[in-house]
Amino acid sequence: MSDTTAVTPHWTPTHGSPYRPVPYRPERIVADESLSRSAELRRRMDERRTVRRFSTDPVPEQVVRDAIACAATAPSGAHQQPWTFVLVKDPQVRRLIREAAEREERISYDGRLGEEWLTALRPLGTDAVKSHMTDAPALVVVFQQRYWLGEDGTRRKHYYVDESVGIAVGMLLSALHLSGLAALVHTPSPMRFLREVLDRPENEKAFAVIPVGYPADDCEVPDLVRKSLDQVIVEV
Ligand code: IYR
Repeated sequence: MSDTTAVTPHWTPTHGSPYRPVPYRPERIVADESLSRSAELRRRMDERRTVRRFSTDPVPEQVVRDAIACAATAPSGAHQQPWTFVLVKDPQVRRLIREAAEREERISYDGRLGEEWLTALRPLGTDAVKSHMTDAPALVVVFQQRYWLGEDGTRRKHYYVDESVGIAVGMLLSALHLSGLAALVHTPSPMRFLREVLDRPENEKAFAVIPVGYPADDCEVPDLVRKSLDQVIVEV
């Protein structure tokens, strides 16, 4: 097994441990090099698009695992790392998830979302058909651990769970994109069925379903315009 797939042998929560700092001395990158890296990264990130039409071609599974490992380096409230990434490859499980998601989405698109929401979605061309869930060769179902659950049933509060998992998902999307894979953040609502289908414990709540793969040959995306830097940045 390579280093990148090794599982930490005896990880235990650090809850209540004393502060034990260790030196951190990352090599400083000179400004010119920083600038060329940031410009290149900015260009590559701007090429990311949410994909809703996937090829059924397989992806190198290790790339997805590596991206999940990148996501799991995210900062988290009290370093509680309140996430679980379920990598769903089994086509039958993907079909089950698709069917359950589509049942809910049909109700949503038939009116549950409301007129304002449906109007906001119109430029994206979304609908209740979720073929991406069975076309994409992998789904990453992200769960947030609402609290820590010990083996004896002890519960401990987790802090800033939404923020922590949101940051981790952002890092996952970046890692997938920079590794050459396309993804879609799908948030079927309600998502309770995911815990049942994937047999997750009671402390876990589904956060997003992320189909991962290559865009279909005939993939199209909405002609969206991103806000420019000066529209999103305020410098004081
Ligand atoms: N969850 C639904 C609807 C939806 C909602 C938002 I906000 C989007 O940005 C996209 C879709 C769906 O997945 O179709």
